[in-house]
Amino acid sequence: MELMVRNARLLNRNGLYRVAVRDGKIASIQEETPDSIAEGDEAFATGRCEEQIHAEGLLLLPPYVESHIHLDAVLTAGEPRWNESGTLFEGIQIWSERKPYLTEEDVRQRALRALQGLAGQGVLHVRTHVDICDPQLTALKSLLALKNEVRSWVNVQIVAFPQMGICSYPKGAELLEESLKLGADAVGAIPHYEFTREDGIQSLHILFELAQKYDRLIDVHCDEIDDEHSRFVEMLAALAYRTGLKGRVTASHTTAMHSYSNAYVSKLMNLLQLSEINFVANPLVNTHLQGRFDPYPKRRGMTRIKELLEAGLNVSLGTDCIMDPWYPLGSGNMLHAANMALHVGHMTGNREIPLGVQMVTEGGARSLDIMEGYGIEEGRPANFIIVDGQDPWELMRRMPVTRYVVYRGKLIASTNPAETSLYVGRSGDPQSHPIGYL
Ligand code: 17E
Ligand code: FE2
Repeated sequence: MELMVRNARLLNRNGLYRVAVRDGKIASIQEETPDSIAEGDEAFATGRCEEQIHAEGLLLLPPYVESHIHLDAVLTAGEPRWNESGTLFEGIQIWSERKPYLTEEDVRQRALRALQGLAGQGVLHVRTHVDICDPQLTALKSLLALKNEVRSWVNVQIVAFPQMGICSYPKGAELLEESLKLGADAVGAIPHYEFTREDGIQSLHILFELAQKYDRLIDVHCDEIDDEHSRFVEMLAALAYRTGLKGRVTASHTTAMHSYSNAYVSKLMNLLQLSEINFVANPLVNTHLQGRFDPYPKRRGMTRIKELLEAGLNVSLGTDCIMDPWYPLGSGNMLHAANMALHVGHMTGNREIPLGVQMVTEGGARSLDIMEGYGIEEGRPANFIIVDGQDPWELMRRMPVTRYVVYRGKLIASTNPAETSLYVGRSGDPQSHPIGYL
């Protein structure tokens, strides 16, 4: 026995559990009893169990999943200048000014720092987009190597993302295909940014041909604009349905859906259900980028998470950016993204609040198509986190730290929660009262 977690709380179950790990897998999950506690002490004392974690009633979850981030651009905010308008378009312009200065080592160092920060918070599955509109494919080559370098502690999935368009950027389709030959896991597109609507549609046909030829997943930056006429998601869903790729397809952002008429959404929803595609919302970055051309009242520019979930579709979340040309903030905290999603989406009903946690765990695993090896079940890889809270409502309210992070049976990070001393004694004497949280 390599590791035993004791007295852990599990989602949707009463009682406390002991989770035993052997050969990097979850060997057993048993309810703790006075006997099991005595037996656990003995196993540790005699060396049968090498390492133990006392969860002390805290919640054990499968790892957080970052469904959407741009690791090639992280930590470049202000280079060569700051985004003053706060629009997607100024961000793309600044990024194209920064791109000529990319080197493989520059990308590696920034992306590695971001991955370390993510893993420390319990984010162990990361889907990153990487801009392939670069004749040298510098960022892609760097991230493919980094993915391999970090594989013992985090699972990285790479989407070949044509930031400047497939049809509108010189040799866009060729660069995309070259990226798949080099080993990208998924293929992307950006139809709303192509020169014309027809180019946008054409780019989706090219995308599906490549995905089928190389047997890759699809994740499209789709309708990320406050334009109710941007309707590429219907074509994406129709192609996903007709090709049978269905759940291997993801629509990211889809912020225009916020602005569609309800009549159109009700027609669209039927197709989306047939297609079974996944949705990824980026609540922090899209509340910041969208609505920038609006006078008051300003639109929120978030896709319709609540209605998509109610229709039985899968929705997961991304943080999108960590200090880059698009967003000066960002810390890779998945609970921040989930908390924002609940607010902007009016999902604060008692039964809706736990969906925040669902979207950054299991929902993410579904988008990344990694459900087979994901979850707290005997026989699955021993990937889990122990968070400083007891249930999803508490996680959404307090956004607590992740105390322990375990990947393939190994403890890879631990964090102590902040401790407050309060000096307001009844007598007015300086006293220290370590307090718990609210
Ligand atoms: N590129 C894009 O097209 N959209 C975004 N939200 C980011 C980069 C961050
Ligand atoms: Fe994005």
